[in-house]
Formats: sequence, C-alpha cells, structure tokens
Amino acid sequence: MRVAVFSGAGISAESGIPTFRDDEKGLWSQYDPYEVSSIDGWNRQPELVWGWYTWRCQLARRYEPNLGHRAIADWENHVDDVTVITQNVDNLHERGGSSAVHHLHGRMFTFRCSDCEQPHDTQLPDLPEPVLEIMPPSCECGGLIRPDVVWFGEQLPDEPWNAAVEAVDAADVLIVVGTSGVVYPAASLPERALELGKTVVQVNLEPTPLSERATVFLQTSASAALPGMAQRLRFLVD
Ligand code: BJW
Ligand code: ZN
Repeated sequence: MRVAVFSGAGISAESGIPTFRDDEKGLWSQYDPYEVSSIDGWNRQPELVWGWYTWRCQLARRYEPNLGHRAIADWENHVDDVTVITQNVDNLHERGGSSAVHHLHGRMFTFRCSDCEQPHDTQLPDLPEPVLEIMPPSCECGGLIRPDVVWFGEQLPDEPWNAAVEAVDAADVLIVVGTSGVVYPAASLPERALELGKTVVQVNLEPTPLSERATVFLQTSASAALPGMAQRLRFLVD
C-alpha cells in the first residue's frame, strides 16, 4: 500500500507552533495574515515581515516533533511507501523521522536574495522579546535577504509541486491532516485524489470544505488519529 500525506499547520500545532489562522495573541496578530505573508506585503514593509520571521524561526528552533509527526515516520515500517507533502515551512516532519518530505510552501530556515535569488546562510539573532520590525540583511547585489518560503501571489516551486502530484497519483490513500484547505493550488491535491477515485482520509479538529467529500473524516487531533493508522488502513483499502 502506498500512502501520501498532505499536511498543514494543524499537525505542528501540538508542538506549540500557532496555526496560520489562529495566532490571535502574537505581536503580529494586529496585521492581516495576508499582509505579512504576501509578496506585496514584503515589497511594502520588508522590516515588518523580517521581524515576524526572525521571531518565528527563533520559536521554531525550540519546538520538537510530536506524536503525529513521529507516527507518520513510523508508517514507513508498515507500508510500501509514505510520501509527505507539507505546506508547513518548519522541519518537524524531517526531524520526526520521515524520509520523503516535499515542502510546497518552502522552508523557514533557508534564505535567499530577493533580487538575484542566490542562497544565503543567514544567522538570525537571539531575541529576548519579539521585535515588530527588523531591517533584513542585504545581499552583495544590494537586494534584501528573504526567507525561502512561498508567499501569496508567488508561484509554487516546480520541483515539490511535481513531486506532490506524482505522489498523489501513485498513492492508494491520501491522508489530509491539519489543514484548512483554503490555500490554492495546494488545496487542489485532495480534490485531485478524489477525482482519481483514491481513498481520502481527513484528520482535523474542525470540518473544512473537504470534510463532506472525504472518504472518511476523523474529527480529532493529529496526535490522537495518526499513531497506528497506516496499519488499520489496510482494512479500508484492500
Ligand atoms: C488541527 C489541529 C490538530 C489545528 N490536529 N488539526 C484559487 C482560488 C482562489 C484563490 C486562489 C486560487 N489559486 C490561487 C489563489 C491565490 C492564493 C490563494 O490560495 N488564496 C486564497 C487563500 C483565497 N494562492 C497563492 O497566491 C499561491 N500561489 C499561486 O497561486 O501562484 C499562482 C500565481 C502567482 C502569481 C501570478 C500568477 C499566478 C501561493 C500560496 C502561498 C501560501 N503561503 C503561506 C505562507 C507560507 C510561509 C509561512 O508559513 O510563513 O502558506 S499562507 C499559509 O496558508 C501558509 C500555509 O502553508 C497555508 C495553509 O494554511 P494551513 O496549513 O491550512 O493552516 P490553517 O491555519 O489555515 O489551518 C490549520 C488547520 O488545522 C485548521 O483547519 C484547524 O482546525 C486544524 N488543526 N490543530 C488536527 N491538533
Ligand atoms: Zn542578490
């Protein structure tokens, strides 16, 4: 049995990382998430966006993979293939032990120049408190250094996208975990799986637009649903 996993911020929530649309307490909560996560927002206010990522990277370094990440890695011992397609920019799937992880929206710990695209090793400062605005460092070409993530209004990189489509097409089952499913084109992957007649299992604390169409909707947390799931899926798929 071949399993593809499509994950979102909900799976990392139990490690302590606020989900994308639920960070009501943070310093940046007064800003529209689309503003701090769009290419237009970066072009308008790079200091605000860099301040936000500096703080998020600092927090994310402290977080550990949780039972959900570790369970998905463990499935590799029980089924023929497990491919993880994640929208998350943290590295908790890799640190949880998964061997094939495709990051549709990039990675928060790698950086590149916003003009010449050259990769940069940037050491972010350790801050005692979040700082709302920090001027990003500059590249030798004069461009600003940015996180290697995909913001609204930007194309997804071809490589992880093609790998994701391939994994969905090859899978017997797609597990959709912890995503609101409102951000495209990523959200089209479960739709594609359903159109191809695949079994789609959704795990989420709340219903989303996918829930009514999924083969199975488990309204529970990732850490409760995922341990041992691949072994049980044999009965659903075979
Ligand atoms: C739990 C849980 C627990 C909590 N257990 N569950 C088609 C229609 C409409 C619009 C568009 C469209 N196609 C494209 C667009 C535009 C746009 C878009 O989708 N807009 C809509 C929002 C309206 N898309 C884009 O711009 C994309 N690019 C693009 O289309 O390029 C084409 C193009 C470009 C230019 C010119 C021409 C063409 C790019 C999208 C990039 C998204 N980037 C972000 C930021 C990444 C960097 C970062 O994270 O810092 O990605 S936005 C943000 O949303 C982030 C996330 O990966 C992504 C998805 O969020 P996610 O993971 O679903 O999180 P939440 O918080 O929404 O949901 C968490 C869920 O977990 C909830 O359901 C909880 O219930 C659940 N949960 N605890 C289980 N313990
Ligand atoms: Zn440059």
